[in-house]
Order: sequence, then C-alpha cells, then structure tokens
Amino acid sequence: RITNMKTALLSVSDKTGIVEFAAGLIKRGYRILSTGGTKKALEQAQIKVTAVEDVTGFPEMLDGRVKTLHPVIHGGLLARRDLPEHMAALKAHKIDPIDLVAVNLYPFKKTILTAGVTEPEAIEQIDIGGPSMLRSAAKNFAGVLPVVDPADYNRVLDAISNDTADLAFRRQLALKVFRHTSAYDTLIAQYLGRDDQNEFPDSVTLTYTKKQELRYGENSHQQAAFYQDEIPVPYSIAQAKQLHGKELSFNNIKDADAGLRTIAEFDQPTAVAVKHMNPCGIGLGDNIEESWDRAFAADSTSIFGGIILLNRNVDLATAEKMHKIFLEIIIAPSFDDDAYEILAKKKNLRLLTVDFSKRLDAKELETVSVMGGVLRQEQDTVVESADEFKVVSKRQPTEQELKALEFAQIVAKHVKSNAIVVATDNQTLGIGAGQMNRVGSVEIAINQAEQSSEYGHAVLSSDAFFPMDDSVEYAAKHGIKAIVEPGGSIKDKDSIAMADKMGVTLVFSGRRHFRH
Ligand code: 93A
Repeated sequence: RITNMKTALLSVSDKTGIVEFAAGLIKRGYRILSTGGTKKALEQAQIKVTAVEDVTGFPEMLDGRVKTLHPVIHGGLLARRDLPEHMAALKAHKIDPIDLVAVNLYPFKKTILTAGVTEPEAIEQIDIGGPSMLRSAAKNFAGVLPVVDPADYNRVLDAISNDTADLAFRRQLALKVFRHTSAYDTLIAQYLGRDDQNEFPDSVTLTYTKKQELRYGENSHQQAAFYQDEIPVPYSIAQAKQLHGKELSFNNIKDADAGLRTIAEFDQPTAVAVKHMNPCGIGLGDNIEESWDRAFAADSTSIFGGIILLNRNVDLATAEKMHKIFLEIIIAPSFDDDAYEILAKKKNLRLLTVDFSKRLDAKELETVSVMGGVLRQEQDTVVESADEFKVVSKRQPTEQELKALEFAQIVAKHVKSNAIVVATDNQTLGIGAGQMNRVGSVEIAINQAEQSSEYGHAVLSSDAFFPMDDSVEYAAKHGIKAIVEPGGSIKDKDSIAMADKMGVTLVFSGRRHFRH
C-alpha cells in the first residue's frame, strides 16, 4: 500500500447519509476518495477528502462523463488480494487498493418520470462510471465492500467495527449491487424501447420493485409479495390508493385487477362485482346507485364477499346499500364524505380509489408465467360493437336485443372460458364460467338467469363458437330469444339450422375472446 490507511471511494448522486458515513469511515481508519459533487458536500461538513482526479492524475472530463473510468480506480478495485501477481502489478503501477466503494447512480428513473423530459436529457442521466465501479467492487467482493444502498451505511460501519464483514456479508452486498445495476439497465432499455415497433425482441428483461410483502399467497401456506412496474401505471391496482381496511391479499389483488379490466369497457355509470376472477354481476344505470342495484340483483348470492368496482363517485345512498352486505373491497374514483363514513364503519372492508380518467394503456403487454418461461401478449382491448355483428338466422334481433347482445359479448370477454353470459341490455342475469364443455356453461348461466324477473328480455352470448347445436337448442328451449357467438365452427350450419328451427335469433360476432 502507498498509504497505510484503508481507502474508501464515495461517489453518490443521492447524498443522504453520506457525511455521517464518511465520518464513520474516517473514525475507522479509512481515507476518503471522492468525485466533484460528493467531495464538495463532504468538505462542506469539514471532512477531509482526496479528489479522484488527484489519484488518477486525470481531470474530470467531457462534462463529467469521464470521472472515475481509469485503471488506477478499476485496478484498485479489481486486483485479487489473494494473488501475489495482482498485488505486484498494483505496486508496479503505483496503484493503491480500494477497500470500499459507496456509489449510487444518476437518477435515471426520476428523470424519465419528470414531465416534458427530452430523450437527450434522459440519456445524459445514464450513469456509466458509477455502475462500472459498483460492478468492479461487487465482482471483487472478497476484497472490496460494495455499498449501493444508503440504508446499508450503518450496517457496514458496524460490520467494520465488529470485524463481521465476512465473505457472506460481502457477498450479500455484491448481490444487491448486481440486482440494482441490472434493474437500472433494464429500465434504460425499457425507456429506449418505449416506441419500438418490435414488441417481441429476442430477449426481454423485466424489472419490478417490491410494493409490499403479502401476508400469504393464494393460500395461507404460500409466501408471496407484490411487485409493481418501475414506471407507474396510473389505472391499476398497483397504483390504487387504499383509504381504509385490511391490507389487500394476493387474491384481492388479482380479483381487483380482473375487475378494473372489466369496468374499463364501460363509460356510463357501471357497477361490477367480481368473485374468483370472474364478474358475478354487472349493472349499468343512469346513476351509480341504479348500477349497484342491478349488479346486486344480478346475483345476490355470489356477490357476498365480492370485490366491487364502481366507475363513479360513491354517494351516501349507494354506500348505505353496500354497507348492508359483506364485501371484501370497494374500488371507485372517489367517495363522498358521508358515504366513506358509513362504509368505513366496517373495520376490514377495503376502500380504494383509482384514477379512472387514465383507464387502460392498451400498449402494455400482458405477461403470464408458465413453468420454464413466460408468455407475453398484447391485451385483448378490442371493443365489441353490434355494428360488426352479422345476423345468420332468419329471425332478426330487435333493437333492444341487439344492445343486450353487445353488452353480453363485452362481458363475455372478461369471463373465464368457456364463458357464457346471459344478460339484458343493462344487467347480467347469469354467468357460466370456466367449464370444460360449453353447454355446461350455458346450463349454469341459464339456470342462474331464470331466477331473475328480467329473464323475459334475456339474450345469451358465448366467448367462442358453439362446436355443436346443443347450446342453441338448450338456450331456445329455455326461452332465450337471441344469441351471439363468434361463429367459425365447421358445424356452424347445425347451430344456424337449430336457431331457425326454434325461431330464435343467431348472430355471429366474428371474434373469439378466450380468457384463462
Ligand atoms: O458520467 S459518469 O458515467 N462517468 C464517470 O466516470 C462517473 N464516476 C462516477 N458518472 C460517474 N459517476 C457518478 O457520478 C456516480 O455514480 C454518482 O452518481 C455521481 C457522483 O458525482 P458527484 O460526486 O460529482 O456528485
């Protein structure tokens, strides 16, 4: 060693805690090397610092783009302390080993989240020297302490004092560094790829930050955590504001997500009730109370313990009705004070707000995991419209039936396949979800719907084609007058013939909407 002291190199954008850390290191026999801004901050606190440029013999150049990218720095970081040849090389080149590196990076994420930032401005905030030092130190953790997180400063000082900075401790710090630098680079790639025409490049690296640890996963014996996108998606359960109630569970989060996707389809006042990832009741109305009434009446059994989404401010009248039954979650754009007050009487009921004005970002890909990989796809954001429906039966739909067919088809998009939805033009009456045979879903949906006083106006929708004429036959025999399905089966003719035989309307939408 050129000096008989240990050396710490501090170069931080976020200066939180750096003065105390430097003081602590000096107390423990370190000398401090620093870059411009960090050096200045330390000197202002009367801490003795050596400039990196005095060690390298090279000034900071190119507006600071080259500050620490120098063999004197990286040699001091990367030399293996256990190899005499390495140590001899350092000596030959008059390089001092560096024993600790504390670096945090240019605030790239904060920069790209700033409104109106230009790409050149963002690019200037891509840190090169910082990650290089962190990676050198982390690769050589056996000899160097790599510190990326200000929250670790005290732990590190303690470990130095107590001589507990052993290999396991250093390895943990190194792991943290590589997690950090890879997330940092991933975000840069995401930013530069934000308008890439190639949605499916040869490799994808995704990065998320932990939002919260969950009490448990899908079941109580499974541990779990919730990670959120680095760049916040405003209309999402990740960005929902919880005003009241118990912490969201793993299943709550998935159900709420399914509900947010569903209710995003509707502009008029709408209430959606979700159970186990499926809507169990959806009501449209002229106001939110009417929408709630219809969603509740749609299936007043299943809604028990449900997740409720409303796309309008919740008023007192609606709140009083919701208060009467056991619900898990209510999500709305806002709550009137008196409405909130009555709902908040239930200690556990979760009340959340979401920014409905932002709705779905259709560009965002969906990722689902399978063993050994993930599947990515565009979201199913196609808007179903009766304008594109083709009537294939002799009987024509009435105006009201057509509206109901359109509504039912939109809902079917959000029901697990095989999905069958029986509905009027403003209310679901029966939903058959997740059955392995289509006619099974038809039976479930109709049996439920038949209990409704509105059943006389009900139509039926299917998320995928009928493989046989049995579904049309069952529906017609049970009083359904109009049916919509995508069409496209080799046995379409049988279904059309059955519709004509039974005197009901059959409409092809032309588009399948599986959801699993
Ligand atoms: O511009 S850089 O990519 N080039 C460098 O050589 C370099 N060395 C340190 N950025 C570099 N840094 C970064 O500067 C650190 O990661 C840290 O975020 C920041 C500290 O600069 P200052 O001490 O001048 O505030």
